[in-house]
Amino acid sequence: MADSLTNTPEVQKLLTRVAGLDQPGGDERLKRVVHRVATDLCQIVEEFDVTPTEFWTAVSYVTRLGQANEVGLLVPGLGIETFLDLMMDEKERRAGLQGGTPRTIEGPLYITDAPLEKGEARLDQDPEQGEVLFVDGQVRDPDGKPVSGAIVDVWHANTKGGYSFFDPSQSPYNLRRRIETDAEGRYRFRSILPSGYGCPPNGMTQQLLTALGRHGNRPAHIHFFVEAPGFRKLTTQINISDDPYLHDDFAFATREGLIPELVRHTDPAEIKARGLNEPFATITFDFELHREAANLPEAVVVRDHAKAA
Ligand code: MBD
Ligand code: FE
Repeated sequence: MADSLTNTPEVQKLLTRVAGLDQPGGDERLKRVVHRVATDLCQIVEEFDVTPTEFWTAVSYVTRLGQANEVGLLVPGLGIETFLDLMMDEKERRAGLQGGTPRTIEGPLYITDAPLEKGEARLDQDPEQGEVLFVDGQVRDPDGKPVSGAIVDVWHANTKGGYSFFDPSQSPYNLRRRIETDAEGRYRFRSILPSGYGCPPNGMTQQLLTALGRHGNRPAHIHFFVEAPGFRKLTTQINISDDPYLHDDFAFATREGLIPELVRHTDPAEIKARGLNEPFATITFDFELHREAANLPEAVVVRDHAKAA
């Protein structure tokens, strides 16, 4: 813009001072980032002719978003968490990594220190009528060899799409476990089929999504962290393949390679063999981890997590 206000010497000097670029102290990288953010904000206000009332409406929105603890919900809704994944994918690709189980976003609903069990676990501990689900699989290295002693940290929603801890109607750690793989690198768990998550309908995230003409629903999914010494930590999810939102996720987490077949079992003999008296579902999903190496970007993401009790 030839006659841009942002580009005038007066505003350029203002932005330089805002970012502390005329000062000796502080963090150089942070200064450059803040300078860019402040400059881009001025340009947005100028280009869209944002009025002061509109601007303070946005300030109020951000304030209330934080007060409602929904920043971690809006970030995936705006695709930013997926973009961080794509950045990591790209860096790994440039470093020569290929294959492996795809990563996808962690989301805002993990809590640390779920009960640790060996080989197998039952995740559903609250009395809830859900379709019984058995999940099993193997953790493998890039040569296809089993990784025993890996920790499969799994968490998912209940039949209403709610996560324990965040949903106070559930008991602590319901539908959350850490499972150590056995000598053959295998894990297995019994649980119930989750439902998809929907953003709180009266919340700040949904307010913006609605204004964008968007919904705030996720397809049903199961989250995983998979960790083992010498391997890169994997953050991923699998989808329940028959969900109508499978390819219409408000958080953009669905990826090829993360949609295992959901098998439904109705044969009375199979039902009896599982000790059940109703049909059930099974999913088999194997994880392939990348070996850790010095030339790779840090795989462990440091991020605030709630901790129950
Ligand atoms: C979820 O369950 C979730 O996984 C994400 C990414 C966002 C909101 C709810
Ligand atoms: Fe989730």
